[in-house]
Amino acid sequence: MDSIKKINNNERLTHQEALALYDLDLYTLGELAHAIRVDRFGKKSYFNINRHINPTNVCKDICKFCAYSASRKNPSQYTLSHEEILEIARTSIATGAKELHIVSAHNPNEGIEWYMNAFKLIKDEFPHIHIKALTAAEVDFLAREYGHSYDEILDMMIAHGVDSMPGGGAEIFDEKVRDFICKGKVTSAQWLEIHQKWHERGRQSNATMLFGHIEERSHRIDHILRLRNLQDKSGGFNAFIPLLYQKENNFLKVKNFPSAQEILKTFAIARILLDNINNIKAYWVTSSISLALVAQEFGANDLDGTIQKESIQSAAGAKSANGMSQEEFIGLIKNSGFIPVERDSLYNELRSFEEV
Ligand code: V47
Repeated sequence: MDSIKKINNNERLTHQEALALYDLDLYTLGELAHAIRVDRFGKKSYFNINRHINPTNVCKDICKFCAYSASRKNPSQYTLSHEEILEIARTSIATGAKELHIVSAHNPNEGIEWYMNAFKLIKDEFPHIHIKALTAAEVDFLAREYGHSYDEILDMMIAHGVDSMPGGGAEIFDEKVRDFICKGKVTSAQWLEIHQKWHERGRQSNATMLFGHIEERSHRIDHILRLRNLQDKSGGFNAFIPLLYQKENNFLKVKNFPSAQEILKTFAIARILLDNINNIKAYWVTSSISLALVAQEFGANDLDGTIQKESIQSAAGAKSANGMSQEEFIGLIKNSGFIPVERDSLYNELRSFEEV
């Protein structure tokens, strides 16, 4: 196959060639992706010690796949006070968290200061903690709701202590599918524009893709290639994170779920196509830890973190509500034949657990 020759020569594939990779058998595809992974990272697998904080589930938007936001299916609304958010930050940092991943719903009742000041209060008390906060969907919501430009919101984030942006809100870029699953929130072009502007400020971010719902393979390829194009220009994406759709307690009716083979092929294809995004993250929360460990042999070199508490995907059925202990994480990576390496939020290596 010509595409295999192109991959071995580090040449880029077209959309059609990339789509045809799904027709390869799993092992051939896995070998191609694994070779690239090993070339860059050997047998190292990254993880970080982090804490997810979700300050509110009150949301102006309605995404059909979401089970987290307060709705008919989830009537219990909550909004944390700054003191409650600070208390979570204090406890998490005291137990070792080096990153706070703070993502909210689009709550029109609290004001932009409630969002921004939470970051500042945390940063004032803990200047060294890494704050990864506000998805591009939240940035777009805050800009529209409070009459600001994207530039103004991004500058406010920096002024209030946000270090990097998470990859959420990307969902799937194909406009037709996007309209069906999350009409009304940030468009694909806007999502990409916001990340480009963030990168132009010298900042880094991640990119996700929600897959395994109503999208087709070609939509995944399109999504990945749009990210590759932006990364060529802006260079600020640290990691690509395929998020496997979780099906419970939401409004999206999905009949066919991807097989484990299809999921692993998607990881492998992402690794092959994204020659300019270093890290492919198998987010164990959505793929399950077992498949995330296997994904290490299909291009993934990062398993995200210990999390401590997870509310978004666990609301939709994922078994992640209480995160995972560091010891368990390290043990699982080791037993799967890889070397656990703790990284910081920007992928600097902190500690290798090869000998421990
Ligand atoms: O954008 C919502 C997804 C995302 C469901 O940047 C669902 O390091 C599956 O982006 N099934 C938020 N997924 C989480 C996110 C993330 C997670 C971990 C690490 C990083 C990072 C980012 O959660 C949303 C949406 O795509 N999501 N509902 C669901 N039913």
